[in-house]
Amino acid sequence: MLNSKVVKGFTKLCSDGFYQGWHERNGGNLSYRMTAEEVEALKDQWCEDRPWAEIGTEVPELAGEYFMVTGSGKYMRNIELDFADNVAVIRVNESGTKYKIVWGLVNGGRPTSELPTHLMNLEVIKRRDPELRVVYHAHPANTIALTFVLPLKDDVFTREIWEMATECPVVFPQGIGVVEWMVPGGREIGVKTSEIMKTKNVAVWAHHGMFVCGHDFDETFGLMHTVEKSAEILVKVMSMSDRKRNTIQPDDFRALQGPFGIRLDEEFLYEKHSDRIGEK
Ligand code: 2HA
Ligand code: ZN
Repeated sequence: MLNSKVVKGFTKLCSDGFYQGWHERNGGNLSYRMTAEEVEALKDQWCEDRPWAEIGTEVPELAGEYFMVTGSGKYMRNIELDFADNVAVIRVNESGTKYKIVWGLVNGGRPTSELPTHLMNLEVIKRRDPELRVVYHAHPANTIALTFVLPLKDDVFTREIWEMATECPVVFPQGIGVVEWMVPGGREIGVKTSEIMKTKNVAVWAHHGMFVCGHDFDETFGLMHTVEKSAEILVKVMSMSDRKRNTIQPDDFRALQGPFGIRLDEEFLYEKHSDRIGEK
């Protein structure tokens, strides 16, 4: 297990996120839907004897699949130091309502408190593209800061972040979905988040953090990094002024579509009637 490529990739993301400052204490969590080849290569090191536990929601399209997930209350900082203490491999049962730990969390514990949101996201993104396998949650400060001053609307939030870096609409052309403040850790917030993940790779939780998804660990980390970098630029701009003198215009965004092979929803390309940041 510990020498496998999947463990190395999972660990690298956790450490990289920690060193970005996105994982104070036990903040954040990571899940990965394992490939059939990985399961085949590693399953003789797993044990199916542990009891089934309730997921707290239902994910029938993930029946029988295996996931690598961080543990509840575990610190991202510690994953590179003791992987088996902090991470589990779980299997989802045939009705998609229960899971069992088949490897890891060797000193006890449960999968991440955000397991319902992770599995519901993994289910809807699998439907979108069977190779979308990674869901990552972090607490990046600039993105969180913006949820106190920008309207909690998908179109405005996306547009203001997009304007901060030309690469943004190329990296996440489907935009950003925003979830208003909710109690974390349960089914309800998972339903709202997975509603966004049906079409988008980025969901912001107001006053809490961000969820992103991707095909592999690098792409998923890179998406979190790109959104947060643009949020940092926006925080700097707003620290100087509540208005912009210059910016990327709707027609500029439209011009990116051909060269980069992307399609941008006109929802995000509204004409602004105000030069004040966050106003339409
Ligand atoms: O694991 O980030 O949202 C701690 C969290 C919960
Ligand atoms: Zn969190």
